[in-house]
Amino acid sequence: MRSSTELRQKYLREELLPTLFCSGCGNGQILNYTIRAIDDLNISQDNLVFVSGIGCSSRLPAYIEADGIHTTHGRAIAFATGIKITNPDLNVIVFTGDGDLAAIGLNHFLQAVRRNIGITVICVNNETYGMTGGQLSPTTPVGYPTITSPYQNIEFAFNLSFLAKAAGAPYVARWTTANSRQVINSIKKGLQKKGFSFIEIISPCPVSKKQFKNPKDYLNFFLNETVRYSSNVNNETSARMFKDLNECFTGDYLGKIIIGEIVDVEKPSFHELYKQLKERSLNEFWKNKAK
Ligand SMILES: Cc1ncc(C[n+]2csc(CCOP(=O)(O)OP(=O)(O)O)c2C)c(N)n1
Repeated sequence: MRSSTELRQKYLREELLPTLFCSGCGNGQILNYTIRAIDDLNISQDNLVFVSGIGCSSRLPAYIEADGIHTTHGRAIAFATGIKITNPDLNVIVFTGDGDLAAIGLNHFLQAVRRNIGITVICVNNETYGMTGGQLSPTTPVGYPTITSPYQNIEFAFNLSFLAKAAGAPYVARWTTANSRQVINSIKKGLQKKGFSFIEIISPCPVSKKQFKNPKDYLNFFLNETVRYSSNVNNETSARMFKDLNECFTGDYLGKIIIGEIVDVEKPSFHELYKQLKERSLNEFWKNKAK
């Protein structure tokens, strides 16, 4: 296993350090987890492409010594889809924020999940528009004040992982920045999936979000206010959680943030089906489909 210094020298563009992230931001941790996952899997940097839209989290590809493309707000997944379709052997990783992914970019996200494009999307969910100063995002919890909802937010939040699950993603995991080992494992699992993988990481923004003043408050919140997701309905608590989730679909459980591996299944990817389609004649394809 490489030391932190070796990892930094191998994978980061040291001339761009320190990053422009604010102190206490989770983006640096996520950068660290991502390069550790890549190193564990021994993926060649020549075989990697990072794609992002606009936002603080979308600056992440700039720091990694690999090909990267910083696209327009909300469109990272559209660009990533094009890259993956034309270069199926590349590992394509999208870094996106909750605003980039779930506001302006929501349609691209859901369509890519539905098509099961083999890309790995890492969403840094700080529940706000960090770069532009803390506006309401589609994942801001109801009741939270923001600069565009100064009294409080009266809109219900999307739970992005459960949206991905509902749209059919074969791998979905949701963690906080405090779950280092689990995030690294999930990025590794996601990169090994043939189809779409989604890793949502609830992340601090101590500058734009005023609820927590420093990283320590966030860490305590993440450690105390999360509950592990389980689809094991034999256990009474899990059974109740499962039932509640199916009924209300908020993705919170008794006010706590749900974390864990939400989906891990096998499902033919867009590429596998496309390859099959190319290999058979069209007639044969439709004949088999009709059976
Ligand atoms: C088409 C367009 N609309 C709006 C903006 C302004 N803008 C820049 S970043 C951003 C939101 C970023 O929030 P998020 O994606 O959650 O990322 P974060 O900065 O929190 O990491 C917005 C609205 C833009 N750059 N382009």
